[in-house]
Amino acid sequence: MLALLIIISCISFMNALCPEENCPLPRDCKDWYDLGVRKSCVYPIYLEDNETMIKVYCDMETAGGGWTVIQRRMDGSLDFNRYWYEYENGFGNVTGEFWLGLNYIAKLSSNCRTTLRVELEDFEEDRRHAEYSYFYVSTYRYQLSIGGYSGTAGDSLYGGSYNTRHNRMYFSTRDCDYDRYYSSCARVHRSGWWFNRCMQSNLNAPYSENPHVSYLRGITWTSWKGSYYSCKGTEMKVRCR
Ligand SMILES: [Ca+2]
Repeated sequence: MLALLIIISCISFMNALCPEENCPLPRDCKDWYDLGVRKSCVYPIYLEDNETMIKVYCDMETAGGGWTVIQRRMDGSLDFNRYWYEYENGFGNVTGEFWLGLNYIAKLSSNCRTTLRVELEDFEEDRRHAEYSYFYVSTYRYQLSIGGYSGTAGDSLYGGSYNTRHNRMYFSTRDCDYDRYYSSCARVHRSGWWFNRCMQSNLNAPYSENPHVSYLRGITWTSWKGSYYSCKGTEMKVRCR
């Protein structure tokens, strides 16, 4: 109910802001930010020459604002052990736990040179982040290209060993194994991710109410919490540079 009220108030705010028929069509939350929007909530954005409209959650406060949120974990209310078509098209609600969809993430990352910001929270309410000044997801198997780390959580996507780093990895799900492991990382770890053989991070892993989990079985960001800790909350968000 609260989420519905927030969405309604956002839409009326948007109409007040932009009453003309020839309004520019925002491609992402950065465009809304540049139009003067400073309230974090759900806004429509238009992908690919205005043909596709989706509703996204815009974070207008964190680190300069204008972030389009593409993933959130917060309470374990949503199952992330999903099939390829679900990871491709998205699942969940953008005001709660969700995955925006690889199809849309790839389009957002090809709009412009894109920054990815990963935010993590542990069960002691400590918060850290990892930012990557380069983030691109291709349309072929949704291959991840990433670089330019800065932040406080350490890098658990770009660098690392030959078998655990995520740069240049294809996306894999329970039904589509494109990882470098002889078996299926996505089946073993019950989630979709840019698995290698298999990983040093996995923000789509099964949610755990207890932060202390067996080896790499939780919401993992090894450069901050190691391999036996499952984070309480995560957000992934992107912004044009
Ligand atoms: Ca495999």
